[in-house]
Amino acid sequence: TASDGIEPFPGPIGITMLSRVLVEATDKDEGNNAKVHYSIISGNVKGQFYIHSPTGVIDVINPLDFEVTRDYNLRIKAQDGGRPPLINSTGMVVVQVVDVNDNAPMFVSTPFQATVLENVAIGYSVIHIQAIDGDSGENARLAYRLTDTTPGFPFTINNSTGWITVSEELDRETTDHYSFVVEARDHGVPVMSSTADVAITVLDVNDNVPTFTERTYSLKINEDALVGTSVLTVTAVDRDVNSVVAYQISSGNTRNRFAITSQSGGGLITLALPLDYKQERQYVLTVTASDGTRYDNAQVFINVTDANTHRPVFQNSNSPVVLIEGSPIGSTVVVIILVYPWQRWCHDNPSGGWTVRR
Ligand SMILES: [Ca+2]
Ligand SMILES: [Ca+2]
Ligand SMILES: [Ca+2]
Ligand SMILES: [Ca+2]
Repeated sequence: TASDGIEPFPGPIGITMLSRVLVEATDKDEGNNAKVHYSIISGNVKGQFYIHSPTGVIDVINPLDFEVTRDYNLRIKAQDGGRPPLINSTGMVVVQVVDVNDNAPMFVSTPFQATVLENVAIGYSVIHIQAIDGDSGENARLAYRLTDTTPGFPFTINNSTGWITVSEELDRETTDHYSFVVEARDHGVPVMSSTADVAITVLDVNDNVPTFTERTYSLKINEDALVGTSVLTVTAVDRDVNSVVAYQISSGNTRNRFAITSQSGGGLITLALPLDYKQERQYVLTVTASDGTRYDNAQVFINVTDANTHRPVFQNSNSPVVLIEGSPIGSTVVVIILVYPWQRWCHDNPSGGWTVRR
């Protein structure tokens, strides 16, 4: 009997990874005429499938990968054993590969590095963390979190967008660098995750006042000190890294006797003009340390001490000195007595000699 046809194949068949499918055509004939042989005539990309000719069982012989090919349209030929054989080439197996969670999230542009000014507002967006996931759907939907952060940690991450924002006030003078780890995990089963390093450097803002180490300084200086003499070094500390502190004498510098210069972070006060005890016995200088925006004052009390401006006189400078010829070497020739103006040369010594008294 002649073969009178092969029934159409059933509709598309979906299979998942590493399973098998059976295609079957029916033949109403008998004997060899009904012996159907199957083959794949197209769509078997990269020889992914094998069809067992007598049975129509299709096996997956190479691992499928949803990320490479999501579906296959296998055209199946069924041929009976009749002479001439009857052929049906309308069989179509559509293989839809179902995604499994076989890709971990992958961070882009690691390591993540950012800088932020220490005075930004809470909520400020610092850096966008992004990971990609090769899977689909929930297997690729990512959630971000920061791992191992301590309470009070000043950064937080939006778990869906990956934006890291400032969540607590920053202070460069307390902490100027943060290194931490961000994790991305997908929503697949089982969950897959990855981590990446994040480094954030906090940049300085001039937010600290230079502060004198002492509120007041006091010292004495002799009125005959030489011009240029170092009088005192005052120091103001500014915790900002970029602040250059400049010093000046802002008041009390009568007759501009003093000068101040910045020297290795401090303000060196020197004597600019000769002092005169009779004119000023005390100076109260106000010194100012400024970083250009913020400043601090301190007071410097300088007491001038009287120099001995009157010379002593030789009491007996006019006395003749009589030297006896032949006096031995080492003989006293004359005793010179210096008497200051406020001293008296008295002849009230009980032994009859002279004494010097105030
Ligand atoms: Ca995944
Ligand atoms: Ca996958
Ligand atoms: Ca400052
Ligand atoms: Ca600062």
